[in-house]
Amino acid sequence: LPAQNMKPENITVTEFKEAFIAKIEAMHGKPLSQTSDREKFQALAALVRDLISKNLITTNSQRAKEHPKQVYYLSIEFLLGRLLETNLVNLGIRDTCAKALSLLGIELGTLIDQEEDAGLGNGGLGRLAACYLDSMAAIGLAGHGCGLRYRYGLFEQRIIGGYQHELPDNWLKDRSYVWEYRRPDEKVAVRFGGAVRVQTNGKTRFIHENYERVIAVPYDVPVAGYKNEIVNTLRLWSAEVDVSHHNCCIHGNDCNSVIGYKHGVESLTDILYPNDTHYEGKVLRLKQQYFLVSASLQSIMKSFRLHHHSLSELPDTIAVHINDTHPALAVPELMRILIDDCGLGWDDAWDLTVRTLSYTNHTVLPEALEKWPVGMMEHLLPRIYMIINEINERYCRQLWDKFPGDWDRIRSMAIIADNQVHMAHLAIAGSHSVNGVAEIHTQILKKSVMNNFYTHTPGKFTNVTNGITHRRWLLTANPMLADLITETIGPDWVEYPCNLAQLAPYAKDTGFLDTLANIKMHNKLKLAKYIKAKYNVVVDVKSIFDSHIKRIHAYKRQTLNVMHIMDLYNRLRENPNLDIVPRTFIFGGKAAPGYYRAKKTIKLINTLADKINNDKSIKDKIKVLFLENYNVSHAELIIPASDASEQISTASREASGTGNMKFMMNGAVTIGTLDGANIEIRNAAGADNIFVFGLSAEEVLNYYRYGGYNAWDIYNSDPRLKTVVDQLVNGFFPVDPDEFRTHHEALLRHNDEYFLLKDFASYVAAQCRLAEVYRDKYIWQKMCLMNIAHSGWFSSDRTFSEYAVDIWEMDQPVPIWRR
Ligand code: DL6
Repeated sequence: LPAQNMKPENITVTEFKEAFIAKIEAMHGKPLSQTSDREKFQALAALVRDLISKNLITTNSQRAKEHPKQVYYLSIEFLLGRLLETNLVNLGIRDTCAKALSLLGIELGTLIDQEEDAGLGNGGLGRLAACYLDSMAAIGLAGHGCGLRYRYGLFEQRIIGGYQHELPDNWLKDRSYVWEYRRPDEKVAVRFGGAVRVQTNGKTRFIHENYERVIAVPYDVPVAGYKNEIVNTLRLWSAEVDVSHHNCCIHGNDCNSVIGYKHGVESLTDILYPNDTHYEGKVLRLKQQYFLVSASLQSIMKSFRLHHHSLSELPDTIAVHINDTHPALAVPELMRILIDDCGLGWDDAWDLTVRTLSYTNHTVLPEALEKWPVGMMEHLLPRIYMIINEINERYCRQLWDKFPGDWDRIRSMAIIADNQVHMAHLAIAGSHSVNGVAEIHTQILKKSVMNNFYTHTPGKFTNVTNGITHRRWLLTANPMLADLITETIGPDWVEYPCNLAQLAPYAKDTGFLDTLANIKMHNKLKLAKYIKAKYNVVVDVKSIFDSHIKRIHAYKRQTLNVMHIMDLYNRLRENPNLDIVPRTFIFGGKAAPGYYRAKKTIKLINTLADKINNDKSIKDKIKVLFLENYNVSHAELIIPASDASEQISTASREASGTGNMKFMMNGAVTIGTLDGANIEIRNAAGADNIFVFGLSAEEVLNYYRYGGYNAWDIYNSDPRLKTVVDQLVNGFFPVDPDEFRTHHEALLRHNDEYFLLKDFASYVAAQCRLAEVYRDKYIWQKMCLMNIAHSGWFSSDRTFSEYAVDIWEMDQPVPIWRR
């Protein structure tokens, strides 16, 4: 690499071109002219990784001297997407690279498209973790991710006959990931099963015997900060067999058990569980959770002990964050390490554990709150279960002292109750900080879902509203808009995204608003071209691009969107000359494979799309599309091209949402309920720049608590709504009449748990307001601009500064944020 000793941003176009050719030849043993696009991508990524690795080494040696506090973000999911363009942007060499490649007749975009999306996550929670990695490096914090290196990421979605089919996501096609370093020297062993013998002569010792050893091998993915030469690490653990156990077979031991062991180990990190808001009580999932936690904490403690003499320094030098309850076994595992491996007594170990750990809750949906059967936990993790039991005993005793005789309260807070281990309770008890992910979500935790815990330890509870990395979601995904912003207010907004507010005065400048509209049109044309090529559907780029992209779930109410489209279609059929603003309704999202109703929703959207897109009578005034296999890369294409952002969850159910922030930052206007971060988006952009409708969270929670809602009353009182509901089952769609029976029953037989009927009229009214405003180009563009201008606060740099200061008490300076 000729550029070896240079800072990446100083590399010239010619040097880059030569380094690329040299890399191609060294890596593939053939000249550039004979390589495929895939091989060119591999060489380019390897070259970029070389540049990052220089900074990685410097960052690590600097930190070894200065010992800044290190944060470890434990998460079962990291939804990274592609990394080539992000890395080029963060190194400050995107343009150099594009120019160098164009000298060779290669388009950078073609190589970027060669990269597989690293889909190691389901949705919001995993993508959030990936945004945080980017921000930690950009801010310069010593912050690292710890996760699992799933052999297969989130399934690939194929739509056949309107139905979702799931294919394995073979993202590691080349067996290895271009960005990773395998680090076998840093492997650790994780133990499962067996039994614990308590030795009481002298000091009590807990001896774990007859367990199964699984080797955890780390693969480190470097995470480059934005033009600051800082590189952090995402450490992904992969399960491998313990060769000593494996070899037993050769020495005449029971071969079947050895083969079983091998299969068991290999499957441990094979697949990502494809559920986002529903936990599955499968033993393999529990194994994954412990594997992540144990491997990560063992390696964190190894490195801590290398640099520090006294365990009492632990909370001042290390922060370990539990991202949702999946890594909540960090509580007993850190206790185990401190007691069994380091020889501390219970009280000292507990004090250090609580001061080191912190926990974020990401959902209030009861079906997502993890509970593991005691028997399963005890069998799989006997020593860990013993510790949880002891934590529970002590915790309940403490509660009894504070609330004597209040059995109901104590039962509701116990870590072990009803023969189950309650993971959220374990995480709360074992952490010094508990946070929700948007103001309203934290309020709901405090006032209802975790009210007893809040009453017990109010000081633990805090809010940190989610954020997104503006470097990926604006600077990289929407380069024309980013350029316009830089030309208008200068380049500092990239470092200080709150500077975007300086765009607000341009709301009066029609020339600026015209440019904004032209950029949106450019992005819409790009999406329209993709849609034509992939689906052979022509969409009208002058129509409102109205996007609803996220996981398919009853509470996210894709069906409410469908019902509005059906109503609009009914009106158009009644009067084909009806003067409406043309619309393109875009859907995308995966349904958990076992989630029957969500899968039927996909079929419903596709059936509706077929009917509408082929009905000539409505003169192409509306089109409906379901884009297959929604992932991070598709989001990067859809979001910059959207006019309207559908954020229509039942109020109180969406903890925060982060798609809402990405749309806002790209100048799409939200149509949404007062739920999650929508409320903060409204407060930031101004109530005039968002279309709000529907029940409030308080109203929803009151209905859940006290009843008083009758879906039939609404159905019988609104003829348009009645028509739509009937059409689900009356032969309106050319499918089996029972095809959408589940949806019909959910609305009427089960009293509309998610309040679609109740919110229908106000949703339709909000859609009409939106369409009317869209007719006036400048009023609409002003709304778009106000959203962009006030989106800086939703940068994950702000979020991470809040975590760093309020939760992890980092000693490095972080930028201060104003709202
Ligand atoms: O905090 C990230 C993201 C929120 O934006 C979404 O509102 C929330 O639904 C999601 N939660 C989950 C819960 N998973 N579990 N368990 O994905 O978190």
